[in-house]
Amino acid sequence: MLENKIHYRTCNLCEAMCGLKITYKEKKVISIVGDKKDPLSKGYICPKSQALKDLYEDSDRLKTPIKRTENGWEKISWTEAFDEVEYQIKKIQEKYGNDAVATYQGNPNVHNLGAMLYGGPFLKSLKTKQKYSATSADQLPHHIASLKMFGHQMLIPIPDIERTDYLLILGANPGASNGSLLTAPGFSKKIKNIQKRGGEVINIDPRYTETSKISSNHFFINPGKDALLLLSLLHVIFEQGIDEKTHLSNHLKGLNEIKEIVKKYPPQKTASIIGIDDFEIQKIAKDFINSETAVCYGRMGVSTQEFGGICQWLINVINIVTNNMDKVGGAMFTKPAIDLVFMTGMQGKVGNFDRYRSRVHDLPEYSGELPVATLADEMLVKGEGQIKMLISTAGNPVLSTPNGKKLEKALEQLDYMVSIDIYLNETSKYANIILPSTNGLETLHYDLVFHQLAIRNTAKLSEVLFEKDENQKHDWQILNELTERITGNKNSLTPEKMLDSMFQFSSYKDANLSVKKLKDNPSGLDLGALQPHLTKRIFTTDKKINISPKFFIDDLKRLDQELFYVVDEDKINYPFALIGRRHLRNNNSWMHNSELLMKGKNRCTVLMSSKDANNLSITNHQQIRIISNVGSIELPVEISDEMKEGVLSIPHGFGHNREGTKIKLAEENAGESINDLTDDHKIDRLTGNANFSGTRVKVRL
Ligand SMILES: Nc1nc2c(c(=O)[nH]1)N[C@H]1C(S)=C(S)[C@@H](COP(=O)(O)OP(=O)(O)OC[C@H]3O[C@@H](n4cnc5c(=O)[nH]c(N)nc54)[C@H](O)[C@@H]3O)O[C@H]1N2
Ligand SMILES: Nc1nc2c(c(=O)[nH]1)N[C@H]1C(S)=C(S)[C@@H](COP(=O)(O)OP(=O)(O)OC[C@H]3O[C@@H](n4cnc5c(=O)[nH]c(N)nc54)[C@H](O)[C@@H]3O)O[C@H]1N2
Ligand code: SF4
Ligand SMILES: [Mo]
Repeated sequence: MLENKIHYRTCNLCEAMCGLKITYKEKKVISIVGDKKDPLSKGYICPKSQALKDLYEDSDRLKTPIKRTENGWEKISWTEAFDEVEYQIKKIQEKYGNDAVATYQGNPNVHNLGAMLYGGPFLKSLKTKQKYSATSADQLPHHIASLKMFGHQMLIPIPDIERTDYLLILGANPGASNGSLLTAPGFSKKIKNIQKRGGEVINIDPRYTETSKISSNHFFINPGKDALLLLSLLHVIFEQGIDEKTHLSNHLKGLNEIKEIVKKYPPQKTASIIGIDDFEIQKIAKDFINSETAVCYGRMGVSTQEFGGICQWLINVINIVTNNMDKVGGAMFTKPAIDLVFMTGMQGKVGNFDRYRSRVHDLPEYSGELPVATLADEMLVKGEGQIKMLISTAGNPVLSTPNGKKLEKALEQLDYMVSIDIYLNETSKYANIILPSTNGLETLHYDLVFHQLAIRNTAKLSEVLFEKDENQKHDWQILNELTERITGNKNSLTPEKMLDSMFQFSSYKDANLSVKKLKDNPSGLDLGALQPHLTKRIFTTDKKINISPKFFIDDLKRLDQELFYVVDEDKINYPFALIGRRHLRNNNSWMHNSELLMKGKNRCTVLMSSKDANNLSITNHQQIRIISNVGSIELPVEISDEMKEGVLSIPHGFGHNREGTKIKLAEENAGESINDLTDDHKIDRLTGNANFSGTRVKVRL
């Protein structure tokens, strides 16, 4: 009789890094529960963790390379697949130049140790400027704000939600997302705990969300107007006469400038545009400064908007001028065991911005990549530097980037495409060859990214649970082989070896961290609470924190013009503003093939307030057409007073109704893609980030 065995690992599906205790027998998962001994998550898990079993067992998951032929998809050997991909890369780059080959890296790359370590060298080997990723449909403004203010793209402040007295949340819904750029497993409980301690949580969102429900107070905001709100909050903060001497005073520059600038934005002037009463704005600002500790946190909803860059800059400014930056209970910085910020910062690799611009729309480069909103046009618009080939790794841009239908047209006419992916899905179906990788339980994992963004310093290694089949390859093996074929150089180190050598640079000398030590402590090691230490790691050239970068200040002209003076024609023709939404049991576009997660009612609906529904005589569950300037889709309505009047919400990541995919359950729960409505030309021109919040739409019955 074989016995049940126990395996400990970190869930790598979202950013929360929950510790799992998995009971298994041979190659079968018996149960997945929270690991109470995990020093970060202490037993918390969400329902998505259960899908790791489904993912492992999914018969739709690809295990051998496949090639698109006239007779459909055919299985081929790895050697044949690599030979062909190598041949195509070399042929196309020789004929059209290096930039003819583009890359797109999707979100799961950052949840995958192998892809993190071998992805960089692979991209470098291609010597192309046409590199794209999900970053520019997500957190790009955070990086730019950190680069311009603190001098390092990854020096991102983490709200100290376990010790704060006042948490102001804008455009984030940790109640569904479990937190982002803030790894805090059990986030919802921590929100409740702030209130139990006598503190307050204020949530600003055009929808009354899962997070709003557990906050002390929620305010509806008009989508895309957060930058004005933040300017007005700062106006009140300075007007109140705060103590301008803080523990960071000697390290700051630009305080007088920002103080002067925000005088132009009294809440009385901005409130009607923002959609929140001016006395409420004043109260939030006063409560913020009168709290012992306070922190402002803004995520997706404020990054992916027209002024996403300004928003993330001003959020940092609020935390700094109220003396809450780099302080317990405020916004803090991590010191992980493998400290990417420190390691790269000491080498001067702090990130880059705007060294060159995109060919078609003149958009700025960020650390070697271009804004993904322009990917389709870079393929479609003829001329020197036009993209002829795409290599997509762990990405589904057809569903996840603005104007997905246009991207489909662009992919269709490429000379060649490769997907490194586990599914034949909406994007990989356009590939000529799909190179499938292992996933989740088959991989060795150490989180390089999310330890860097966590509310507590911990270290944890997850060993392989189930050995891969002989013919399968890990992401890192695929990337390594491709790199070798292009450059002639092979990296003979495994991810485990590379990781071990990185621990040598750890600042936790006494902990003697190594792969072996982490294997001996499978629930992870606690390295302590976050400590103030920003002043030791400011990477700007003058070693000052710049709170008024000219870069952002210049962009306020655009904000004034757009938000105060432009009569928005779109608003007349398209009376509704559209926003997205996440659900605890979705994960972007790629987990709708899990039976456990797809149970329950249809989640791909359009939420509409009852007042709007009454005005249009729309009944609950009625199918309606939603139309934007780039496309239209049909979905059932869910009437809900969660919605602000004039705002509709559709989840992203659905639209599995495209022909030719092989994701059976997802196809049966197809829904429609919100990104068939979002506009690739609507972006934050300052940072190049996609602008999803507040897409103008109309409805037809
Ligand atoms: N309208 C709107 N659009 C959005 C968003 C929104 O809120 N609203 N959110 C944006 C955000 S925050 C993000 S991060 C992006 C996500 O954008 P993407 O990263 O492009 O999309 P995902 O849905 O995460 O797709 C991940 C792909 O990786 C594959 N995959 C999963 N695991 C592995 C693995 O281990 N190895 C390999 N090789 N492949 C794997 C999956 O099959 C899938 O094809 O979407 C963005 N798009
Ligand atoms: N269950 C689940 N968890 C996930 C994911 C998932 O798909 N499903 N995706 C993961 C990824 S890739 C990411 S990046 C994170 C994202 O994590 P979060 O940022 O917490 O993600 P969202 O749930 O999209 O929250 C954005 C919120 O902004 C609101 N919003 C929209 N427009 C505006 C606006 O103009 N102003 C304001 N103030 N609010 C606005 C939306 O209503 C929504 O509540 O989640 C991660 N976790
Ligand atoms: S919250 Fe995220 S990391 Fe935690 S169990 Fe759920 S999906 Fe996994
Ligand atoms: Mo994301």
